[in-house]
Amino acid sequence: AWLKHQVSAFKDKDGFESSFVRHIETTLARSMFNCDETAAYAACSLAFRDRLILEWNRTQQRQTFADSKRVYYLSLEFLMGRALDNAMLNIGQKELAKASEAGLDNLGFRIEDVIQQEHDAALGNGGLGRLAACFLDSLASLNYPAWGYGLRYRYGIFKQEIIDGYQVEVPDYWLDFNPWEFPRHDVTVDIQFYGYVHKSTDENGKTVARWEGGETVKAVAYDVPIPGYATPSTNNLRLWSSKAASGEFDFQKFNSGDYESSVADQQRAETISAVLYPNDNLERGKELRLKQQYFWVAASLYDIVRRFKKTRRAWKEFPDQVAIQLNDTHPTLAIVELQRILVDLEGLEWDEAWNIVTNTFGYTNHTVLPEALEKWSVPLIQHLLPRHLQIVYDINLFFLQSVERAHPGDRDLLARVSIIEESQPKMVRMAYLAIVGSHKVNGVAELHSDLIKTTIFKDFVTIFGPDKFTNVTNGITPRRWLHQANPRLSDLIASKTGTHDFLKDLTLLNKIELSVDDPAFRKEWAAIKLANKAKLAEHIKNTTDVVVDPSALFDVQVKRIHEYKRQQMNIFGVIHRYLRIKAASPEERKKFLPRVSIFGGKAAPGYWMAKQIIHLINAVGSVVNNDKDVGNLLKVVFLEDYNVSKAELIIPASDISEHISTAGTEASGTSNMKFVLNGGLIIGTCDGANIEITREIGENNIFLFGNLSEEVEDLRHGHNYGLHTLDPELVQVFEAIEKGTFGDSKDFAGMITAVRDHGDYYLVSDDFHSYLETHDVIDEAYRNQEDWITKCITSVSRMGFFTSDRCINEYAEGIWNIEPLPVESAE
Ligand code: 26V
Repeated sequence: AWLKHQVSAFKDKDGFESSFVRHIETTLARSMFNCDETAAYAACSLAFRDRLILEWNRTQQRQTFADSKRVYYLSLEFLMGRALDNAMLNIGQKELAKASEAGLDNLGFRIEDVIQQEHDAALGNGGLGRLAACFLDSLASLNYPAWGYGLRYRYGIFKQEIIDGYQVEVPDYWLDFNPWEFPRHDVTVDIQFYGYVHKSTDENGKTVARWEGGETVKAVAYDVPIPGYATPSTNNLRLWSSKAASGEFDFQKFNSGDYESSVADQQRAETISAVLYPNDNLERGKELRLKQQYFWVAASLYDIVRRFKKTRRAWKEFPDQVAIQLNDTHPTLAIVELQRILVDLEGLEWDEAWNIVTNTFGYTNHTVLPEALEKWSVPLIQHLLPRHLQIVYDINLFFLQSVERAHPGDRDLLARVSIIEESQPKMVRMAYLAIVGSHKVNGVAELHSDLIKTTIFKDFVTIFGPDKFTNVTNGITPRRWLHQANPRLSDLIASKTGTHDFLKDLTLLNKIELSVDDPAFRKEWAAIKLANKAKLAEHIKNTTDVVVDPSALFDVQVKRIHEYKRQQMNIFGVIHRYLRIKAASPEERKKFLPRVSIFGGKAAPGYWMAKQIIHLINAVGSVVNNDKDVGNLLKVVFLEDYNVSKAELIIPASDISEHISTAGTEASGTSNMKFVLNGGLIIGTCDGANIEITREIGENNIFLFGNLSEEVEDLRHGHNYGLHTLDPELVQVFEAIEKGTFGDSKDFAGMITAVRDHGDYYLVSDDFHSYLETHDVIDEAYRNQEDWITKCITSVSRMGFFTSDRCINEYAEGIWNIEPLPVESAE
């Protein structure tokens, strides 16, 4: 029904086709006779883009007119993936575009091939960036007035190639042709760096600070429309690009013969938004990274404040109009910047300003790993942002004074919670600044939210009370992660629930539990999984030359490579299986269940251990896949360049996926939710959202193993006191590696030493036995296909909780205090 009212709909099939042809012939200046798939992608995107723009403008007008509170989601990463398929589905006209009477079919194109032409927008590392993308989809779909703010990196996360078993990084230049962004050359902000602070006294005797001098860089806005599903609401994602403030280059310098330095200025400016930092979970304190953060934060706040000022409201109403969510500590400088704007530029009193600031911001923590917690050195901030450093010191002073009043004489407490760490050099602890400057702090799964309250932020619970700290368990958008990635499964579910309404209210999935015994339903369910596996097998053949049998058990671990995620434990387990197959007689071998172990994921370019893990996986693959004794009983593949669009192919094809982080280290995980939603089961530790998935789907439907988070500390302690006896099965694995079974063992020495000699920080040995046992349980479970399918259907039916729509509603109600803007109101 909503479709009829929106201007974005093509009126009929001819409407799409004529728009398509017009774009081929005029926008692209080509003819239909030499229209290849690239051109078809471009024309199709432009046709849909035209429709999107109309609703986008109307949504923005509606939001401005309504003048209600907006939320701004500040994230350095938005891992969007492809846009065309998503736009067609959210608008609800993919079928029409495909149609054989007058659509792509009729024009001689397969829509899947056209969709594949699009380059992923990969402006993120992993879970944190993809979460931001899912949140944008939900915000638009639920009609919340919301904007995303990020950086328009010229290079997203690098493209990964595997050459001779090693990761090689290739730049990801993705902006060649990008119809989904709109440069706003009229929306710019001058951003200042360096310089000095000039303090003076005004006529009332008040000290005023002026930040002067330094370097100026221009921020240019690029807007990306975010269509909601089954609603005309189309929100905005604004990405900032850096440019020399003087324009292209400084003509004055150029004319006076200083050509080189005029170009250098331009290049220095453009470097700021040039490239996404490819580490996740490792903070290195680089100046350019801090420049990125301030550049983006300052431009976004300027924009937000400018919009607020147009309403001519009093400053104290700012938090009634504006909620800003900090996606991790990366935008924490926004707290300082808003305080600076209010005090230095707008002349508010400190306390009044600080009240506005703290009521505006919310902070989401995404990790407890100490090496990922951001700290910036005081000398660096002093140099780059001298006024901000003074404000940080003042924030800290007033905060510590209030702590001293409430806990008199507790010097240790003051030292522990100080925003400034008294190290050499002194450091600013960004998470502490974010907590002090926000009204709510949340973790991303129940266990994680409990952990931050009892470990890294314990003292702040004492100081601020428990209510400031809350949990919002992560979620995923079912539009992309069910309907788009797995259209046949989505349609099968719709055939049982009556409609596709479960895509808007995922709890409606529970209706399929009534059909769990329906033979036709089960048969189709199994057929869909097999077809998805066959499609992945085809991709594996094309990209790795390894032939895998779609009827084998597909065991998948795809995510960033990190020791805490324990891909090393997985590959050690695979080696153990290989050794067992080798040791078995031909008769015994028949009893093994055929398996395909599938890995994928990028290592941060400087993360040596992660690269070693990738190398071992590939080395094991080349031995195992060519061993005649093994045949189809075991295949090991590493899929290169795992990204969002590959996830859409891989996830629906999984039987079992691995979420096996050391307990207490994976804040939530979100791919675990995607796999289960697509009818795969999971093997996992009691960590992150695995725990809540278990609660929802039932413990019979998940394979849990390993030590619990409360045991981790003691185990580590034990290791350090030499109480570490290696698991005997792991010893066998190490022996095989050291014998050279997978090539030069020196190449893998680091992985072995970490476990055997360096304290096994991630408890690989402690969990190894229960990990292997659980895989045996999985083999047995998979043999009973009837029970297996029952588990899968039951699990899917109970996944309603994990939609990002539920998260967004929780944030809206508990943190942002915003309401959806009904679409009818402006019609
Ligand atoms: C940290 C850093 C440090 C500096 C260099 C660049 C960089 C980029 C990202 C990060 C953040 C790491 C935290 C993170 O990605 N956490 C993940 O967040 C997911 C969404 O909440 C969650 O599902 C994952 O469990 C968690 O690891």
